[in-house]
Amino acid sequence: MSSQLATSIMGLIKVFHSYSGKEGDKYKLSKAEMKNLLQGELSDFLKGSKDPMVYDNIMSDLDENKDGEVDFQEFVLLIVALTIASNEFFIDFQKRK
Ligand SMILES: [Ca+2]
Repeated sequence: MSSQLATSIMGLIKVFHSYSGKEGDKYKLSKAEMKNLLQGELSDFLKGSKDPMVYDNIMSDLDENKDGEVDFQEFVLLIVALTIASNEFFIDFQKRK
């Protein structure tokens, strides 16, 4: 049986590829694929944002090599940032109890 962490890592990989394979380069997220992924998987994280450009901003932040697509390495950096932010929220919540 896989550990929880190993399962989470495999989950990240599977989610990325289930969206990246829809159009263009199978191993990169186009702008449309990235938006579908954010809306489909991370809407709870993003619905607090009132910025209508949130998806475009995330896309341009992630696309470090400016090729208009997000590769797995760039995607993982978003997940790391969200994970760190979530952990800070979690610790704050724990302290308040
Ligand atoms: Ca693609």
